[in-house]
Amino acid sequence: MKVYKITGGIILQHESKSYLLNDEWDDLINRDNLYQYLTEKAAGVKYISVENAAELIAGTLLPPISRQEVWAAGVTYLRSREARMEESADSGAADLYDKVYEAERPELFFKSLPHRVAGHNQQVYIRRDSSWNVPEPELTLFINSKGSIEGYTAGNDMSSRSIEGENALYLPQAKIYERSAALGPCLYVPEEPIPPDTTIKMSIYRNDQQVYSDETSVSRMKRSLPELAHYLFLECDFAHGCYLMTGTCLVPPNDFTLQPGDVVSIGITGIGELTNTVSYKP
Ligand code: DO4
Ligand code: MG
Repeated sequence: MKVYKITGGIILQHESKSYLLNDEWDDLINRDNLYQYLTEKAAGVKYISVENAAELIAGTLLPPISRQEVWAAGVTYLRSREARMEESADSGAADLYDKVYEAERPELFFKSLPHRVAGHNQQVYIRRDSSWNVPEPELTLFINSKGSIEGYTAGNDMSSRSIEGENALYLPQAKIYERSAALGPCLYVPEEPIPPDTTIKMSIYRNDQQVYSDETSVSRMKRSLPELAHYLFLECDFAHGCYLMTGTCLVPPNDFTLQPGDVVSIGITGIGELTNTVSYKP
């Protein structure tokens, strides 16, 4: 089941039918057994035509968020550990990443308030004071206020590698700025937890030419998804639930940096594709 947030409503897609709901986002999604709740909801609503739903989604799609905080996990894949160790070699912080990869406690950091999040087909920004910028494709969990993983979306944890590499204490500046997070296109609510062979792909286009493309699977993650959710909820409450990006599994080669006009497309099995154009903040 897919839940799309659009201007003035919500579109629910279930078993090839689409439903237009006028529920409040936070109230709709912050549920135990969200799949069951939405299935029952759909049964009581008249469906709309596929064409009408497609038109509404194409025209007025918003990021699938209202009052949820966005958090992120780091160094959950070997590829991320390697990249971080390389970029921080000169600062002497390479060991930090090695240690956190092996440690019992995961790295979790605050990523974004809802108003800084870009949705599908909206712009993401790179920092003007950063010389090395990358997208980070991340399976993103929707966790309800009781700490239960109820859904998933595709996330882009836009990052400055030059700022983070200069000093690990600059992490918040490398990670948190306007439009440094993208989520979408929908909240995916499957009946069962997503399988480990779920594929994450990322392609980057410059002047209509593909300049990077790679894919991997969630099974390569060092930690389990419930383990990440558990640590996040240990001493934090989230009244409306929250989003948790689960760490990047793909990193472009070290000589690659994003430029304004680049298009980043992140595809995750079941969820769909999150596409964003890169820009500087106007
Ligand atoms: O350790 C810094 C950030 C790591 C991160 O964002 C990732 O691994 O995805
Ligand atoms: Mg990341």
